[in-house]
Amino acid sequence: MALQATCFSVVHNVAGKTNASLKDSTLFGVPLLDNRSNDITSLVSKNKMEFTRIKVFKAQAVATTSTPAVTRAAPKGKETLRKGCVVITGASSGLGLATAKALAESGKWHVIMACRDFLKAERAAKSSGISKENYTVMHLDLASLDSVRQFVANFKQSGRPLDVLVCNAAVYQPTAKEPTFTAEGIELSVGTNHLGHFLLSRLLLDDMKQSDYPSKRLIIVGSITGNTNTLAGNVPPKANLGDMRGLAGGLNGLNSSTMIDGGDFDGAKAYKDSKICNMLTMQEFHRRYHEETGITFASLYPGCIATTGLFREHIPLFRMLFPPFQKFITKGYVSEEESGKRLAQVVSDPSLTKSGVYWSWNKDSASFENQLSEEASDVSKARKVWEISEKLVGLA
Ligand code: NDP
Ligand code: PMR
Repeated sequence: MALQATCFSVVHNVAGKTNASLKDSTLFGVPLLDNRSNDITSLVSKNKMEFTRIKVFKAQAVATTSTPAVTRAAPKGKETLRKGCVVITGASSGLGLATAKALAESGKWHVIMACRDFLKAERAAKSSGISKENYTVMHLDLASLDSVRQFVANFKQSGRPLDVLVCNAAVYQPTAKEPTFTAEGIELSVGTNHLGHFLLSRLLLDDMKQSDYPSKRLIIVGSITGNTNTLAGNVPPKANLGDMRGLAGGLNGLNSSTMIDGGDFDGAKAYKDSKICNMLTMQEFHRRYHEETGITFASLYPGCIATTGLFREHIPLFRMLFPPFQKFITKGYVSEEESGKRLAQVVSDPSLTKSGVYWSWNKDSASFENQLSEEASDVSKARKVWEISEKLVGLA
């Protein structure tokens, strides 16, 4: 009954009639006691319209059937390709861990698990059965630019080649009433999810250039909720970078807002904004470096992995209802294992070498090139995010 009530209020909100932001008194982005819409028939038909739009939209994209993750066949008489070396941030749980497992099990990859909690990462690797010779845990706290620099120095010292970098880690603070900050005093979600990864990728680009691996890739995990051309992306609060006055102000909340667009702090919006930055950064990398380096730059939406630690700060009722809501109502749910296989494809599948692409998967788990929203594919915004970000992380 509670779930049913949720579904109806869902549609009500998606139709754009309320402006609720996600706080304690809301569930799935809508007020728990919202009873303004009681015409069930009209709600259901609106719901159908929304889903039809999604189907039409998906049908426009090109589907590619996934192929097994194999590296290029070695020419006769030559040695087989060496193991690839992939760095995955936030590999201690959820998508990152599942990807590490999928790649390690393929026997073709050595996974560097770049994690803020060393012990947690070691335990996670062990309990998911990743064999010792296939992974190394290295400390990385993306909420500290010093830690990012230290990680890069440690990695370089390790002497390992860098073939693929996966920027996966993220924090989501939907119920936070006040902002929290990184070591450098930057709002935590944008600081961790975007700026930490921005610095990491920039500092590791040279290592990737030097790798002799045949298919080098830089992958940044995006999301549907940062894309306002989808139903999910229209659930309030919506992602919006505005004129980026808050980002330009350093996001420290002292002389400027802690939000990229200069507005009042909203943890859910900060996460979605950070995901737009992730997707814009991937495209800007592509424009600046693909031709020169041959590196494939890609982003993806792995599906709704409703059971991961990402929702750890959400209210218990949300955490209870979100997985069945995604499984049975939106049908956007994907298991951690399946999402790991998807990201592993973006890392190593020979058919996913196209650069500048935002990958998604259809209901048969076939990958396709998806379209980003207008804002998430805005060339001038991408350049602006890049230029402001390089100042904030001390590269310009
Ligand atoms: P999890 O919370 O399970 O994983 C997030 C990982 O990020 C954890 O390993 C966490 O470490 C790590 N992390 C957080 N902060 C830092 C930091 N400061 N330094 C280093 N690592 C950090 O969530 P998911 O697996 O769901 O999320 C993975 C990615 O997938 C994210 O980019 C998310 O935006 C994206 N995504 C997720 C979706 C979903 O439905 N779950 C949908 C679309 C995209 P620790 O274990 O120590 O907490
Ligand atoms: Mg969403 C096709 C519909 C769809 C999909 C694929 C998602 C994915 N969501 C969909 C629909 C809806 N969601 C609708 C109709 C609602 C209103 C009831 C809704 C609500 C909702 C909330 C409150 N959804 C959420 C939240 C979150 O807190 C999650 C979030 O935004 O995190 C940033 C979330 C998500 N929905 C998704 C996905 C993938 C998420 C996790 C977000 C992410 O990592 O980007």
